[in-house]
Amino acid sequence: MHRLFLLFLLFSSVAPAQKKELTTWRFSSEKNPEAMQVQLPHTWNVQDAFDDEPGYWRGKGIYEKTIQVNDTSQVYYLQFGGANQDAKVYMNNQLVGEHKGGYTAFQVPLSSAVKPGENKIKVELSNAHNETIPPLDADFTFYGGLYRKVWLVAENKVHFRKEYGTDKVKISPVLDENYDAEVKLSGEIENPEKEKLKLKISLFNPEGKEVYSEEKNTAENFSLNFPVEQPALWSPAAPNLYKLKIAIFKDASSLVDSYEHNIGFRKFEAAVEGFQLNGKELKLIGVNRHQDWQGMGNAVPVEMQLQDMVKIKEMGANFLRLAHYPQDQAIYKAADSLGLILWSEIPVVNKVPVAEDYKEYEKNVLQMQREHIAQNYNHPSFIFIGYMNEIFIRMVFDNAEGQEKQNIIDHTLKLAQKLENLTLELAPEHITVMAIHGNQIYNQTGITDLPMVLGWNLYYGWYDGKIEDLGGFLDMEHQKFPERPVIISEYGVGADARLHSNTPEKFDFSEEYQLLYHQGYLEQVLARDFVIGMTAWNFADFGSEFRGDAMPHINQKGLVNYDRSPKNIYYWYKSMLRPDEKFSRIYRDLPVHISSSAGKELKIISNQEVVIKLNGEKVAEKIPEDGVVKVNLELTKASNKIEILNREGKIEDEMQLVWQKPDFSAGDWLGINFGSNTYFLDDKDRQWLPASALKTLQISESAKPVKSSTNIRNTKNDPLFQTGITDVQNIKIKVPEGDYNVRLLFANLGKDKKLAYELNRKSAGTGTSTDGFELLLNGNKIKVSPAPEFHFVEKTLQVKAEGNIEIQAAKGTAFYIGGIALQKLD
Ligand code: GCB
Repeated sequence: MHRLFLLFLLFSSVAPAQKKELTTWRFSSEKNPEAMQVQLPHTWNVQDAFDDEPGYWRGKGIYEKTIQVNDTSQVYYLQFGGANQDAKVYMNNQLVGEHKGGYTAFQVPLSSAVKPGENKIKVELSNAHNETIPPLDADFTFYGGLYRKVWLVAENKVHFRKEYGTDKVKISPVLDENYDAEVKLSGEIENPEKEKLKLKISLFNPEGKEVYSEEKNTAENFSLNFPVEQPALWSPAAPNLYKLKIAIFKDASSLVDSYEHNIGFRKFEAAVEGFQLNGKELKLIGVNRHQDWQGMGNAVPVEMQLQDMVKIKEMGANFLRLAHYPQDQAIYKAADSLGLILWSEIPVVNKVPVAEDYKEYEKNVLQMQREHIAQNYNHPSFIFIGYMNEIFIRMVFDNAEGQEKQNIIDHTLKLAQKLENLTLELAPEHITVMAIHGNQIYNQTGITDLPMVLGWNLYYGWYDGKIEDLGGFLDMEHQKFPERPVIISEYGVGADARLHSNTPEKFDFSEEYQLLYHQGYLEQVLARDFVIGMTAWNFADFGSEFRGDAMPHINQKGLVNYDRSPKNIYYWYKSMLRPDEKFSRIYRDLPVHISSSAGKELKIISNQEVVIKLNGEKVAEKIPEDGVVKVNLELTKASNKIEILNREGKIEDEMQLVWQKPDFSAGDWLGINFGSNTYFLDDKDRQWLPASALKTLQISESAKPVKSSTNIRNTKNDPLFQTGITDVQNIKIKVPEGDYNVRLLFANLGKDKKLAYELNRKSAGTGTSTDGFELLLNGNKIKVSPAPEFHFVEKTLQVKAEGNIEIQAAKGTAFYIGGIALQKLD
């Protein structure tokens, strides 16, 4: 028989280790002791992290299950893909394992407790705040639960040793200057009776052809190096993967355990001149990724998570930061095969504890980094290894001073140094990295000298300054530290697909401001070689329970929405990063052009010349600038057909655009959202205009805009209420004569808290009066009684208008208002 075929037979024989996924469990919790059946992946915070009540339940959940074990001559483990965050595992009431940390995998040996027949498994899992387990504080929701897969693994007595949640096999593919490779392989085997074993090692090239094979006798530990001449290299453009297989045989031919992993040959270096991959410069451009998803919390089936990876790649990214924690193994595998260079990190975020908790915290953190590296080292995509994010932000925000401040700095530096050393010891060929926020404390304390590459999280044009301040800041830093390669590890702005503006500005949550911001950042980074990469914050909107962006409990800086439908900016990145794939797409803003003017600026996201047709007539032919074509259309009908064609005449995109004059001639409904420059689409798909868009509206000069970033209870239309005008004496809207239904919206915006990230925001919510007030609506008295904080009140009244709808302060006391909706009745 052909040797290859023989080997194939050997390797294709039934894997000796058997893995059974455990999906169905009984679940109860301290909060809800009645047991119910759940399926993994599971979290208990899927609802309460998004409801109107501030806070979400953090406590102990209990998962139970009975498993059948027949062959006790085997060795059993429970393998957890991840459990948030403090787990105690029992078998038949005996504690068999514990694990701290919600984002790394772990394995629990069951041999001491397993018996033939039925065995009870219980996992006690807590996501309660614990000062010794990171993250202590961060801008994302710490959903509790068994949110990744769990397996029962049965092994022969002889098997690859399990350590730090994975099989103990380390593969280092090293390239020399001629691009010939050496694969350095080492591992350990559990062999209690010291039996004679044979290892078979084989390497298959990307076409599946075996290019190396070796047999080796061993007892427990093994290590070997072997050459591979001129291997096909791994890169984002060509993610060539080789497959390494290791099989352990007993008695010459009986297979007892096997291991296989994709490996990639790549050479990388980060220097101030740029990032080099396989000897060529590569600007790293990509996104950050959180793992949660709308309606699921962090319990997202792996198949859905992989859709993210495909979208990220399709957008043209070559780089991905897994912020702020290690993610599912499937994510690393996908990065290997799609060709995405990873920055992967452990969740040491915002602060390090001092005093009595520090010691235990340090122990847990170092263990977590060991697990993180052991579990991912063999992935070719695993290149940047991080260990801290904005670690001084809490200290700065809390204005720590004197001895207290020094204490925090000392503990943080000590931990950072240990993490840097540990990372380099475990992964000496890799690149260490740390992300910091825009504050000089990092340079002053010297913590910035530790990692090989420094990541700046910079929000100029959002939390700080202006978009164009980025370049100046980077240049200043570069002057001070000319040898330092930097990455913009985070940059982004909140954007809500329901909000659009013709005059976009900071903190309006419009998609238009998001476009301006990302255009500004990409341009400034591309102009600077010492900035070796950038990752947008964030690929997708994500859950952050304490936040009140335009959608409550969600950080809306995503390039795609929380349900992964793309925002316009996603396509813009694609147009900039994928010159290889020509496309044009109408920028989606508002389905109805509500204006007395026929003029509408249409935007097209495109990486090719486009022809624009309006109602069948060609109106323009244009080349995109900075990924966008802008054209001023003069609409001719109530419903207008827009078509975008490429030069060859192929229709790339089309859309119907309705034009409606705000004069009650065509539509009978008009909504005005005060205190904002944005148009807002509400949950009934009705479009509210900014006051500035309505020529027939007058507001008394005393009026001042107010804004809140706290969510408003009992509504999905937070942006309507989160902005308004106060100190108003009078509002007048010219309307045709007739009867109108008038809806007036008010909210008590209270005083909202500043977030730690909003360090330089002058004030958060300015607050509105909590007192009630009286108004006159076309002469009718309306009493607005006070609403509880962050609640809204609405008043609806039918009035007759002889030319105006007029709201006046009764008795001269100025009032506050969030919105007005008018409906003509006849
Ligand atoms: C940051 C943090 C990140 C936040 C982000 C934001 O700097 O590293 O965790 O989510 O800012 O959106 O404020």
